[in-house]
Amino acid sequence: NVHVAVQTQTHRLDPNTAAFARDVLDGLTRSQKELSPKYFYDDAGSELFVDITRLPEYYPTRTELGILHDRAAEIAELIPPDAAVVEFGAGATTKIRLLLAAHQVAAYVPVDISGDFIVTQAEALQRDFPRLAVHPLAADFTKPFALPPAVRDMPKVGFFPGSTLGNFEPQEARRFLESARDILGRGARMIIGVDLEKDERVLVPAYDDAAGVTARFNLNLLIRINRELGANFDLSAFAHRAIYNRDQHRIEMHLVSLRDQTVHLFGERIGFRAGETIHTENSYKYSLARFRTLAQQAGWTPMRCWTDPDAMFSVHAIEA
Ligand code: AVJ
Repeated sequence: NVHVAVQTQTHRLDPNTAAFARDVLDGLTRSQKELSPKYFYDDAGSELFVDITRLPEYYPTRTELGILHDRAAEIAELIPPDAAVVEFGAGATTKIRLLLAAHQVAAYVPVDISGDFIVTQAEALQRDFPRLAVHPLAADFTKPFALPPAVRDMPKVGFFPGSTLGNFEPQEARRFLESARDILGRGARMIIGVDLEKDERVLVPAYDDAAGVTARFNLNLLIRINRELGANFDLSAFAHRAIYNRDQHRIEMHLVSLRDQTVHLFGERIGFRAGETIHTENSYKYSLARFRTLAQQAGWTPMRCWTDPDAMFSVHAIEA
């Protein structure tokens, strides 16, 4: 029994590793094996993701930066000068800098699960924008959280770039937008970056690049499980696969077992048939219309949207 195995063997682990262990055992004992993409981002995975954003095939990051740069003045018009900008899942603050350079705001609240990282980033931003009140917040932005009291009476603008929304199932995406509306309050606005649906001859290479960086990013999940949970995945017996699921409007990433094999994890034997896969990520793509409908279902009103000239990526402004 998997649950007994986890309880007896994970009680010595720190809480984060124990939660990782439970999720991995739960995911690998399903009929379609699966692992959550949130576990891609250990140190090695975070570095590989930065490498992905520089690949010729991976258009989303540079295309979104282009839109934010070219349209900064128009986007800034929708952000009141006395506003507090709340960024959901703020990482390296690269994107918010493009907006702050074009437009003075009163306060910036970067929200991220990684408290140490966000504090370091906030300090650097504070040095570059001395008149901006920076209030970093360590929180899981997919769950309800309270804003710092200092920004409570300011108009709020949410910022959610990077097509991070694409990792959510449509139901989760809708619940996230509802919760963002509760957190930001009435009259708030939100700027969201969303990757657009397009030909799979462009989509698939973006997730299966010629240099094999995305393959290393995907396989790094097994390296992490071996290291942190003491499993014995044979890296040479799994291969990266990216497919476009047109019906569900999503890129799927999988790890394919290249032969029949058994992997050991916490005394459990996890069997794989040749060709069986672990589903490791969904990256949902939206048409402009389907995103607007999703936002409306979550109680928001679409205001404006911008795309690049080739209509690869979109940035939406919505109002609560
Ligand atoms: C960070 C979720 C936006 O879906 O494009 C990139 C992650 N996975 N290549 C995406 C990712 C493989 C990325 N997001």
